[in-house]
Amino acid sequence: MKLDDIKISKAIIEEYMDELMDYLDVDVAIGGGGPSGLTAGYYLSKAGFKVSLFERKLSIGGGMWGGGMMFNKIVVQEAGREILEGEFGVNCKEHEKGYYVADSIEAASTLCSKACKAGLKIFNLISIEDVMIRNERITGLVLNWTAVEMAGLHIDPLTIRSKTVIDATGHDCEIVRVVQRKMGPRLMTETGEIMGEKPMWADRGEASLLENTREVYPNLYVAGMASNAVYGSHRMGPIFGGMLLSGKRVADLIMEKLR
Ligand code: 48H
Ligand code: FE2
Repeated sequence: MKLDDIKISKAIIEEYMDELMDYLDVDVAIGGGGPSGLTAGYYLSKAGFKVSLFERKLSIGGGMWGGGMMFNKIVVQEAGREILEGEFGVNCKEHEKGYYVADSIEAASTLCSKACKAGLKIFNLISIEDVMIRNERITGLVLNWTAVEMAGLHIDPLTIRSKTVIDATGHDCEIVRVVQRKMGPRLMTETGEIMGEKPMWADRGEASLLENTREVYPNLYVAGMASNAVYGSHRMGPIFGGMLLSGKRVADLIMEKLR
């Protein structure tokens, strides 16, 4: 068969546009493709919900690729291993009792692959810049190309509708931050505002993460590092079990709500 360059272009443009159109209205929209967002997307898609994930960067995986200080290994505790190895099949080596080590490349790529195969639709190179709110409830997201953001171009965004949104944008908790900026101190936190991340303390950070994984504004949930940033708990360094558990927890909470 002789290849036609224009048919290749047409295939890409039409297939992309069809999917984008199909995903203008979803059950769950996830902001951020790090470990927590991918895990949430995996479980929700596997359960049959229509879920999209928007990632600012070219690559999916967030802070997982670089392990700790570029030593590309990650650590998980027993509960994290049950997800990483038990559910995703990533090899975990017991380094010493209760401390399991996984290859960060294998972990990030496997999470991404399993989430896609479970039905999660990932859009990379797209940044969430704002939210839609009606009657004090989140109803959707406002999106733009990351390239537009990076170039500082004055180009207006487009929108998608979503029954629920997960802020899995990591340390910066960008979606919750937008809500605070636009709506004032109306978050479901002690102060109504983002409480801010505390210093490194792996044990406390991991322990509080599940409790902090919750609805923070009607229809908006926080997961992963964003949860501890919003609810004022500690960072935990390169232990990733909490991120996976938080992703699973937020998926469970949303399944309960949507069913
Ligand atoms: C689209 C966005 C936007 C936006 C950000 O940082 P992540 O890996 O997040 P988590 O919470 O899944 O995992 C946290 C973990 O990587 C980590 O940093 C840990 C454990 N730190 C401990 C410590 O002590 O430092 O991924 C977030 C993703 C990234 O890929 C961003 O590019 C993306 O979200 N993102 N995508 N629109 N507005 N903001
Ligand atoms: Fe981090």
